[in-house]
Amino acid sequence: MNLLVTGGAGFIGSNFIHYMFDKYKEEIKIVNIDNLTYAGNLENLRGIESKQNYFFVRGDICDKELIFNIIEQYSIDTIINFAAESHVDRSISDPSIFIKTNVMGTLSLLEAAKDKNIKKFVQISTDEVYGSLGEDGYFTEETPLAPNSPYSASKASADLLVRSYHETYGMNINITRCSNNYGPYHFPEKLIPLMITNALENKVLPVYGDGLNVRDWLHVSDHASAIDLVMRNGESGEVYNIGGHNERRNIDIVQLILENLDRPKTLIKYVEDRKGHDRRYAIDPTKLITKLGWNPNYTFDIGIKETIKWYLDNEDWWRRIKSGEYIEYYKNQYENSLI
Ligand code: NAD
Ligand code: TDX
Repeated sequence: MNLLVTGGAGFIGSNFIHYMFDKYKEEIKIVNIDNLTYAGNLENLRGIESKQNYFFVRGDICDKELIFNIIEQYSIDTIINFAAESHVDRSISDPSIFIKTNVMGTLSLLEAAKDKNIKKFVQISTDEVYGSLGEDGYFTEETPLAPNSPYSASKASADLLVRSYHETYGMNINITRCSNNYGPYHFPEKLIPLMITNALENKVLPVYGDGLNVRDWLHVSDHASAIDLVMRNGESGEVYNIGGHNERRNIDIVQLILENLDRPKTLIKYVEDRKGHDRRYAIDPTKLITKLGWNPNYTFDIGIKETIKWYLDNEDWWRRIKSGEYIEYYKNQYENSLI
């Protein structure tokens, strides 16, 4: 397997690369293309850089010529597209880069893949393309797309492009739609790492709206194992939902983190709600389980404890991030709410 992983310096891409080298050792070659936006961090790949069968290219997925050359130079047979702008709140304040990277970037990868007859193209999408659920029911692969944020609209658009390359050109594609991930190397603008690191700094924990929105959490290594299965055994043209039936209300997650860190609940502050805030996500993973034999390894209770410990043990990692351009972002996003 000669894989081109895009966005491999981000949260899920880097965890996927760790997972694949742990599992396949010398049997695979991985080329990671990442243009190192604010969310890309080569520190996430500690221990990987020295491998003979790993190559990093700093570059933009929108650069079709570059992708074309990488495919040729490294005899790439499979592309796994993680690269994206991924934070909903950022898409609400400035959507244009989301369209460029998530839509135009995917198009450029598809074009290069088509020209070079790539054997498999896996698009890493998200459950957010289905929109929001009420109190009951689950997202299945047949649920109509109804994205509500500029982020999810850009991801849904990319999904439709990927689908069209299967229908029109017969490209061997899969689309995966996973629920919320958590685990090591999660950028501290997202709920779980933000709450852990703010609690450790004795800072306010900003909870949007009434805190009763529900997310369905999956450990990132279980996401990686699902992608590995889909990449190898997924039927051409199929979509696979990924999730472990672990629904939690945001406020319960925040309280759990405070309890684990022995910090007071008085740190919680309810702040202005996110615009267009999806109420509930919940994945039905039946297809992935029955067709491809996937099962998650982690229970949330174990995964969240391990993750909290990871942030305690890797303070240098997150403190470096929180001291950079992050400060400006945090001020813009939360200042009005927290004062
Ligand atoms: P992330 O923001 O942590 O990482 C994104 C990576 O892509 C970064 O390393 C960034 O530098 C890189 N990148 C951005 N624009 C690029 C460009 N133009 N060219 C090359 N590289 C570029 O995101 P993540 O949380 O790791 O998410 C990865 C993928 O998984 C995304 O496609 C996201 O939509 C999807 N997803 C995320 C979650 C989640 O809970 N985080 C859940 C389901 C699906
Ligand atoms: O400060 C906060 N306070 C708060 O209450 C933040 C950052 C979030 N929240 C809420 C909003 C959501 O209901 O927590 C929930 C989770 O928020 P995020 O971590 O921003 O994740 P979400 O919006 O659910 O999207 C994530 O999962 C799907 C990823 O960021 C996406 O890339 C992925 O597609």
